[in-house]
Amino acid sequence: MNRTFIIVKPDGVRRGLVGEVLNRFEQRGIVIVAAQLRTIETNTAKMHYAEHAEKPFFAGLVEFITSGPSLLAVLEGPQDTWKIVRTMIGATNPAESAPGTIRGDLAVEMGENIIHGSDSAESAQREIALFFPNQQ
Ligand code: DAT
Ligand code: MG
Repeated sequence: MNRTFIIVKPDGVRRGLVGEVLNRFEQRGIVIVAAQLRTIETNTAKMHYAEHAEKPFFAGLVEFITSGPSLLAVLEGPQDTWKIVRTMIGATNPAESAPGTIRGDLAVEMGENIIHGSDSAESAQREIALFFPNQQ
């Protein structure tokens, strides 16, 4: 089996979309193997988004992701789970996120886009280790 990591971000929790988002994965046949509602700490957010540290939107991104409770989850499927989940999430740019995807159906902002999903098998491993150290 093959695992990936998602965050239903604070906007998704505030809007009451945790069930909607998790339901899509469960209906697809992807299994939730760990989940926790937690307000992400600033240092953890900075480590999680380290690849964006030099970007102009970094400070706002860290502020947003720590602004309230998020739903963190480890998801499992037979193979390429990170890729299936990313396809279901949709593009980062709201002008390119297709209808039928989570962002394409539920979000219209570049920053407040409901959900994070690991972007490779390596990212999934790193992010699961960061947020769920006993779920690798
Ligand atoms: P993704 O979340 O699709 O993996 P990313 O890793 O490129 O996208 O960026 C992380 C988050 O940062 C993204 O979900 C929203 C925010 N973001 C990305 N590019 C941005 C930009 N140009 N302006 C503002 N926020 C941005
Ligand atoms: Mg990313």
